[in-house]
Amino acid sequence: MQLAVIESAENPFALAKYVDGKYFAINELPTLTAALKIPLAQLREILERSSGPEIHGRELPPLAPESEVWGAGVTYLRSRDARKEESGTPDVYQKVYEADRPELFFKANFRRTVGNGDVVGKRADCTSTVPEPEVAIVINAHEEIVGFTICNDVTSRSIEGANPLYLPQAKSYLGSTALGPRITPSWLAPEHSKMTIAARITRNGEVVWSADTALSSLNKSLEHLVGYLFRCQTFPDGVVLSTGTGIIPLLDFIMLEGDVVTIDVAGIGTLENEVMEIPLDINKKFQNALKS
Ligand code: DO4
Ligand code: MG
Repeated sequence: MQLAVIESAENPFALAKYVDGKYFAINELPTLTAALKIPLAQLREILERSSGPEIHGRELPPLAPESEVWGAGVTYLRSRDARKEESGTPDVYQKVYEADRPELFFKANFRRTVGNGDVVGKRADCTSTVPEPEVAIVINAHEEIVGFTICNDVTSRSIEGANPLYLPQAKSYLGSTALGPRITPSWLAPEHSKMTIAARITRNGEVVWSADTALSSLNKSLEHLVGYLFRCQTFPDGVVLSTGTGIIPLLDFIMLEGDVVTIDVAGIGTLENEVMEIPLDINKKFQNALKS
């Protein structure tokens, strides 16, 4: 059983139990927001006994509309080394890898997040964009890890590499956050130290890059990351934290429009998105499309 968010005729953000390819309403918990406000034990008890009717609709990213996606950075050796290689200021990455305080950054809200099968973006003003295939944890208002999903923390490598202060522009633009396909509840997920992440990029049907890693290579515990995220901060509607990437293409790899990025996490699912270039004047094009 997994949790999904469904846009249905009755409820634009219906929380559903996903079982054998079908979605079922959870009468006591109409939305993911409601599910993330209650303690984990209560959520589990409700989900185990709920038997709502089947519902139909479009699957959305598994994120509460009021919630946020945050990212953790430089939590794997491979991420530390890739940033040091691409950056003119390598020591910031070395220092944060060794520090007790992790790098945590705001990545996206619901409106800025795409789901499985949607399109991810590469900025037109970036010469090198990379996927960052990551396990993401879904945390409730009580700081408990409720479940696991997958995040592609798409990153404008050349922009971050030019200056780490450009991080928000490298990390947050149209289509830079993909989340999904669904949430596997923590009590049904594989032991997180045994989770493996495999990613590939397919171009015209051929695999042009692939790599894998394991969550056991994270240099900080999930509890440590959650503890820092909730320092001096509240998340009354829950929050998703993407735990960082352990796989990044080599420096000379260029991701192109039309490439398809596939991320598999055993026991959690597969997140797949095609890449589209985001033009500099996307807002003008969008406004004109609204007028016509
Ligand atoms: O330092 C920049 C962000 C790093 C990151 O997103 C990662 O390591 O996954
Ligand atoms: Mg990342």
